[in-house]
Amino acid sequence: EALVIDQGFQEGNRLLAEKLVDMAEVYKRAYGDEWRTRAYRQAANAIRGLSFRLALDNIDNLKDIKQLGRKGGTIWEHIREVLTTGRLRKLEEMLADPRIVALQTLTSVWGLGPSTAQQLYDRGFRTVEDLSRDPEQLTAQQRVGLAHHADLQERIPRAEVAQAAALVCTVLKRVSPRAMLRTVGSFRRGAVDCGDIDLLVVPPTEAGVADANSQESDAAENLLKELVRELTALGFITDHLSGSQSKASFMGICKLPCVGSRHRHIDIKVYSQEALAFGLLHFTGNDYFNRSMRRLAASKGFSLSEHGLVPVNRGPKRQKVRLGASVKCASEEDIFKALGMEFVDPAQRGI
Ligand code: DCP
Ligand code: MG
Ligand code: MN
Repeated sequence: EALVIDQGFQEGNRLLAEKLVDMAEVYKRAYGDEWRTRAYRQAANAIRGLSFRLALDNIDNLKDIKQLGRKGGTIWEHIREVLTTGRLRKLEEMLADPRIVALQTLTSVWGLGPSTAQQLYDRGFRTVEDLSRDPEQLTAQQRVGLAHHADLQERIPRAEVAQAAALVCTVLKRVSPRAMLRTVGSFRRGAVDCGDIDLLVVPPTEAGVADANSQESDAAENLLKELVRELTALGFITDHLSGSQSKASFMGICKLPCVGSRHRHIDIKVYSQEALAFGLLHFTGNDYFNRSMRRLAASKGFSLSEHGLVPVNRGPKRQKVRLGASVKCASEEDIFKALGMEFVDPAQRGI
């Protein structure tokens, strides 16, 4: 009996959170509205984290209702509507709108964002087939996304992420025996399936080099280049995507060498030994957890990034003024400690 009640509360909150996530998706993919996307996601995450069933008679007693939006605001009212009627008319209306359906379809192509989708929509594009018939409209990157569209829609089972990581690790050890590899992203947070394969690589440190910093970044770039070259020669990496901003980061498509395997999105980033803890923290995510941790760092006079934890002041135009070198942190635990935080296990850093 107790178990039934327990499942009931989980189920009720889950269904409510799902509707809010659907709202976030529409705002992200059809409108490119980051602000509303974040607000709905945050509300969904807050509801998922509750230890009781959210209901009309307890919604006002929540300690931290800020995350559910302003009391009386749109999100707040949407939550009340679902709790009252089990439905969310705004979501139903949006999902019944052919324009929104088309925009969501077009943005399901990897690399094709909401503003491009709107332009394509205005020129008559509605479906993935429309795009396939007219691929000159797309960038090289979007064409790769289109070519593997069906595969890239699928989540990647956890076991397959581990398999891909093992393959990359084997090749990495061949390229640089003392280099290290970690599987990060949603995998490290314990997800049962992942959106992509996120790998972090650390080159071995060379002892006693004079200009350690520039040598290290060269080493990182070269290691990544060689690793990607090998993985491409093997046929594991099938496409390179040019979207990555830094030379220490690779984005592409890969495919395991077994019958029936699918094309998957893969991200590989190289961090120096010194930046490892910061890279690990950043690349493990999730992005909302990262954002909240950065906010906390900022409130304590630090700027936290994937490269370090730097003490900063705010200048007259609120710009960051660096006050010194990064705090040295050998582990994630050290970063939490430096910020006066309790360590948060990767599994607790958001789903
Ligand atoms: N990241 C971030 N801000 C971004 C993008 C990424 O902080 N704008 C960080 C946090 C993410 C991590 O990088 O958790 C990996 O990015 P992914 O896009 O691969 O996201 P996840 O691995 O968390 O989820 P998914 O399973 O969808 O890939
Ligand atoms: Mg990922
Ligand atoms: Mn990724």
